[in-house]
Amino acid sequence: MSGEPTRNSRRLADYRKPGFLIPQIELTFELAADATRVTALMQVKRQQPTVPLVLDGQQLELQYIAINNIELRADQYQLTSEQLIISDAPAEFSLQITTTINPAANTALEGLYLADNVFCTQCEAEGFRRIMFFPDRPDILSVYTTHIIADQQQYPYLLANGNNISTEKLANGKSRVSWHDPFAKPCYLFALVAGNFDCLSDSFTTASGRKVSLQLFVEPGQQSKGQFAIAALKRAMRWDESRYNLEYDLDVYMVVAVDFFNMGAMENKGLNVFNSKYVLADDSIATDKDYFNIESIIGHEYFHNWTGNRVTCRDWFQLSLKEGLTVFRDQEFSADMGSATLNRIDAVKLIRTAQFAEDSGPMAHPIRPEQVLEMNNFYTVTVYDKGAEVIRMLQTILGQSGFNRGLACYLQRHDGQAVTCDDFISAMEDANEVNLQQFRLWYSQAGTPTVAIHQRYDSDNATLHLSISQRHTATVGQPDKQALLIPLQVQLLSSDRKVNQQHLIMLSQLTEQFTFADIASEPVVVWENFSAPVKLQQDYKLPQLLLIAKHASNGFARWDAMQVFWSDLIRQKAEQPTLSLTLPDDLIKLMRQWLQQPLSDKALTAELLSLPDFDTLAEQYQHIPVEAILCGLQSIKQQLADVLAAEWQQCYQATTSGPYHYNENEVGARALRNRCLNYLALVPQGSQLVQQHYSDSDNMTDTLAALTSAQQAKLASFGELATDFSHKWQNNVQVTDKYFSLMACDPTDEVFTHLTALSQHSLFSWKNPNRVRALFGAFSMRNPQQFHRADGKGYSCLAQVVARMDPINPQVAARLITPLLAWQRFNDQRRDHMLAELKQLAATSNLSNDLYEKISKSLP
Ligand code: B3K
Ligand code: ZN
Repeated sequence: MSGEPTRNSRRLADYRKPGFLIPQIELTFELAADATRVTALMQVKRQQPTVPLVLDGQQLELQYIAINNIELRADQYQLTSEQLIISDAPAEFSLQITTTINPAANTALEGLYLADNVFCTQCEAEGFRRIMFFPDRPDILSVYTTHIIADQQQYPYLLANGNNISTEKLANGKSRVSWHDPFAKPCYLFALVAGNFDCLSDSFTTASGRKVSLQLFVEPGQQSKGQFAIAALKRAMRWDESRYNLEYDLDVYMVVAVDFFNMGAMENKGLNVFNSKYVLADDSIATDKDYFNIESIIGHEYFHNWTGNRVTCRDWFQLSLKEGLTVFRDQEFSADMGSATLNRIDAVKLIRTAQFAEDSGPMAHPIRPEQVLEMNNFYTVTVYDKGAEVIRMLQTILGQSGFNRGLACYLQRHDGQAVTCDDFISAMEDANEVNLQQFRLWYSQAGTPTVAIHQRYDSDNATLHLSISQRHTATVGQPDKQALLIPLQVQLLSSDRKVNQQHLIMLSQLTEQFTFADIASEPVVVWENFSAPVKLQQDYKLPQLLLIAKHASNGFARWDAMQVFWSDLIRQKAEQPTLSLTLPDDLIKLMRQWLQQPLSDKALTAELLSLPDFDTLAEQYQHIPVEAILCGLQSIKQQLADVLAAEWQQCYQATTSGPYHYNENEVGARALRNRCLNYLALVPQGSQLVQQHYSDSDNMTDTLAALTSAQQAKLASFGELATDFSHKWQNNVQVTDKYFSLMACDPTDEVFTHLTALSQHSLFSWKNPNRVRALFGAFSMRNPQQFHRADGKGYSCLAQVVARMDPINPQVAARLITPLLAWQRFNDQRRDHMLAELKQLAATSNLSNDLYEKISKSLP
């Protein structure tokens, strides 16, 4: 890497207003696999004097260019591999450009690509420049008219954004379909899809009485698997009306499911494109988690129609403006549709694993990054999920009605505009008459703050004194940090329960004192709901943790107390390897009680009975003690299985389930029952029970629970069950992905044999991101035993996959490499192996910008 010229990143500080606007554009696509012709007719208006018109364009063949119908000579423009520049463009003119592109050769799945006989686009962040020459930046808003011409038999559906305005049959077996989207939009929201589908139609009448046609397009034959998604869409539309008064605005809302897709889904105006993984479901192939994800992603993309599409981002540094806000909105939607506590726990798990890891690694960035080489690298857990936490803090500070007022003000003020995160905060300030200046630092400051609470109880004066400090550590490029505004939502709870109060403590300085009077007996300070994305330090020992786990009113806090207990125990073992791990009687007693009498929220009960996972624990160490964590977890789990064997069995039997239904109660019951099974697999009668569970199962959640329990407990029956599973589902690609992931999580050495064999499976393709993620993503993210082997075999396996993927699909390669970037966190042996792999990758010729940016930031 040192030998090559440095590549140029862009900086937020360099933002300049656009030199030209393009209020209208008319596009004609003549679709053909390897030579699609794209003709664009644009109305262009100069905004800044003297600047040249700069159009982005990559991998395009220019056929024709004219201003006001007069073709330009070659000396009237400048063409590079990335731009087309017209130096002396007039003040107002029409610009016509025709280019050809090769969708069949596009394996990066960015721009217009042809895969599985479907033409499909993905323009966010900067894919539009692979379709035509255009100023590919989100602050150019245009009204689009799109004409699509293609063979009618092969591509019966020709779709684009907006409302359909005409359909014509042409003489040569082709058809021409035209669309008009009346809402001006940035080019990243442009979409076109052409293919043969089954279409599910439905309709939705908005609160104000407008009828919207809903259309879901799936692979032929898969129609029945789209029912859940379309019902979820209607729930999302209704929810946005009742919670935020936001209605849908076009006559039609279309969703297309495709199997070749780089991420989950895309919110193109009026024409969402979805990864089929997040659409196709029925009771036999979908797990509870799949159903949850479908509803949440359908909601997310729908909610973007207001937060993202009607009001969009001025530049890509502002990505969290739409993503953090829309994740927050989808979380609130999911919380209302199911268990709010479970939703909160799951969101916090993600922050505490992937987001905290990102914050402490070489890719650390604030939720509004300041410097970017490849924008696709910044669709991160920081921008999305920490971004959502920042929005949630605003709601905590302003209250739900204050927050809603602020959101309404923001959407009304900026409808049809491309704006900044600052504009969003200003709307919140103005609608609530508050000053949020200090709060803005959350947008610019990277890293995870640590908040420490020290308490002193003065029994003579019945007063509680809290000394609370916030600590910030340096992150890449940000050595000095300032105090943040941190809302701490707490319950004060005493063991006699005489003290039971809720408070919102606002921290604004590095160290602060808070005093609470009339506190009759010494309370614990219970942190509720993870009210800020921080690490909280409190010095609680077992009795206080048990008090919280038993009696806190907040379900999240109860779960969190258990997590703290297990983390502390494993830490003791890591620090003192000779220590034997004994489980305190009081703790066993409490767990026994939960098993004998589960809480009414069974999903929460299952979580209270679960140990933290490897990643959650790993994140708590500067240097990750891999063996200590893995052995600690295993030893605790075995002890819990043995000591409570009778109770696991009893709870397993008591938590019966009838025929499969996806609803909150039954999801909770399955979670609890499968948690019991997972422990029972470790005791002598377990093997029989697991096999029975597998053969009795009428749904994918229970089937996979049996398989993973057998696998983790290394039961002899695992091989047979897994073979049965793979045969049964060999023709179903969604379930085969689950089989790939299952086998990639084999905790034994055998996993490498599986990885090699399955990468030659008839359904596997290196060109399909779902397949690659199912196999190798699962291996690197969910198999710590084998991925973090001390001999480096896991790292070298991942590095080979990354090297192979980069020329095919750089976005997927750059996502997969993430765990290798954290080499500083491991001991010498692992660190050396990781570094060697990274260095070898760095030396590869033609490394994509995606990988280059991540590797160069990580290497010393
Ligand atoms: N906005 C898209 C993500 C685009 C990712 C580009 N690499 C999906 C979403 O967040 O809704
Ligand atoms: Zn989004």
